[in-house]
Amino acid sequence: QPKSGILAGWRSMMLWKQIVIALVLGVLVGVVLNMTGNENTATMIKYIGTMFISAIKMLIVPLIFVSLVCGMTSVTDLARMGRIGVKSVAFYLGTTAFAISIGLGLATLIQPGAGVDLATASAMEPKAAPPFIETLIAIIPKNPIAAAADGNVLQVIFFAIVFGLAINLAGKPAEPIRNFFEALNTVILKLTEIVISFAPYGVFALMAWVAGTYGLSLLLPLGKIIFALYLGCLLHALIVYGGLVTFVARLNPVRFFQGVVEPQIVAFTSTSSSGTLPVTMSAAQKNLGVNKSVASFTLPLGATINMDGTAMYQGVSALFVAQAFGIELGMSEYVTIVLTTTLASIGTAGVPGAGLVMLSLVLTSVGLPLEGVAIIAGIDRILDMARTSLNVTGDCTCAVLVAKSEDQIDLDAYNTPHALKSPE
Ligand code: DAS
Repeated sequence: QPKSGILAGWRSMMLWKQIVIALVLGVLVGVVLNMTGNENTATMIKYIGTMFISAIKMLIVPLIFVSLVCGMTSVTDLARMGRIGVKSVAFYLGTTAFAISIGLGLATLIQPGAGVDLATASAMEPKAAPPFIETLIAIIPKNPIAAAADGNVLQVIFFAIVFGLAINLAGKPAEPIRNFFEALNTVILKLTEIVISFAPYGVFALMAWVAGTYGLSLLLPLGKIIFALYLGCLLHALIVYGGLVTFVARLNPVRFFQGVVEPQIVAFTSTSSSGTLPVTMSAAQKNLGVNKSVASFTLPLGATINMDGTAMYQGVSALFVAQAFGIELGMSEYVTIVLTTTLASIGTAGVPGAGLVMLSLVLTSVGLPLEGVAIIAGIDRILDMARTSLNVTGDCTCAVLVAKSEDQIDLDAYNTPHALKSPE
């Protein structure tokens, strides 16, 4: 065990600092690889990132199922469970409406689509998006094992909630099951911690691949829509989430934004809310002091249906396409965009690029040409990074607000800088 030098310094560094350094290094290496024509090296490096993403995805189903069952069995007060559910859904719908408004406002101001060269548009057969009502009915799994095997997060959530409720209602005879899940939960959280300790290496590899593949050339012509979305995400996070944490939860916003750095960066590089879920749950409990019963309910649900970043992206993209094709939109089209975008963001899965698939639903709803999807597709990964990062930030905001309102937050953990240290 080296006592001094760079390696000792690196190992003793807090995880979030390791991740930020890895992010910056990844971009630098990627840009150099792109400029020296070594894109294939960047692709090789991506394999490290892919293994890391697979490792956190491996945890999703067991972590959601076990922590939700534990969450349900630890809340014997069903009235509180009901309140947590209502507050969460109210938060999701309220903040999504803000996100779309910010997106539409910025896209109207910045006009990202004005004067875009349409030659880059190649007809792309958009995949039909599943109608929202079907998604809702499909939440009840015909076969819970199949739901787990297919990684159908909404179905796993549903089964975990009813299974946990049944343990509560079964009373004493179910005691061994309750204890078993408590023990299993600590094991899953330890496993999560081990996987997360590899985050810096995964983040480095993913950023090197993205920067190596895209380089600076492609980003410039479509720079305005990238700028519009990144600015919108930043404003939404600072004003809406920062404002809610400060004035509603009456907590220190600086500690909040410090506490969400790990999930934000893993979401930014992996572009998968569900994939980031283990990191989000660990950070919410360790950095923000959110009680397990609140975290295990609001975070898996939020990762699946609370996507303010996606909603904003779809609003901005719809206006981008209208401007690029010189199509004037009236007030009724704007209202339609807000409604379909809200439903589309709820129906969007927490996986890379899911928002692009749902974008075709939004464009179709207002009669905009689907060729616009092809233009956006070229830079969708860059847009996905920002919107997914905002999605998980919104999930953490909801968890903190609900936990604080239910007096289920450990204020000491919240106020100490960065409880989540890299494992010794
Ligand atoms: N990448 C999705 C997510 O994981 C969001 C999106 O594609 O819009 O949240």
